[in-house]
Amino acid sequence: MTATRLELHAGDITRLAVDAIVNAANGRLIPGGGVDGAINRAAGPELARAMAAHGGCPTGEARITPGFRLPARYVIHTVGPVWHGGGSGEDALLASAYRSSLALALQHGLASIAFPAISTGVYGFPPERAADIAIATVRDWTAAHPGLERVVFCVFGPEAETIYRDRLSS
Ligand code: AR6
Repeated sequence: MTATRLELHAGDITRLAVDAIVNAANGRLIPGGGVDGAINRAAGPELARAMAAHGGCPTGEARITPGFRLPARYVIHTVGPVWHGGGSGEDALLASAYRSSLALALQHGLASIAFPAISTGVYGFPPERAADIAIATVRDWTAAHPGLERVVFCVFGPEAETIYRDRLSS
């Protein structure tokens, strides 16, 4: 089996025609702001109902719903940690959010998945540190679990693009 391709895409994740986009959700799975708000606006009101049907999601875990009006077939909702200074298990919880999302994609036989920079907006995780964890976690997990063809890191804004470009080229 060929290795999973890691790609960088700059722009709005709601436009990506991949099998699943990942949502940086909150633990209640009630639509919020940021990428969660954008995904809910683009998917339509059915998405909020499908999210609510899961009855919440613990930090570091993930849940799947259809994509409704999105070009993506599915949305994988994961809950990243709120940054409290780094001493409250934030790194491990962020890595777990990525791994849980990848595992759900593989369980559903999906070939492509796109991630936003989980926890780096409202939740305040330092973006360079989050990118290191995101890339290392995806590299390690996909090497150990073959099956996904493509993982896209979807960055929003020039700072995030620079952070990911530097790390993905090294
Ligand atoms: N496409 C791709 N990335 C985006 C988009 C978009 N359309 N919009 C924002 N981003 P955030 P969090 C980036 O705050 O920190 C919500 O209210 C953004 O620039 O969306 O995990 C939830 O309900 C940033 O880099 O998620 C939770 O309550 C990244 O997405 C809470 O926010 C994540 O920022 C979760 O906070």
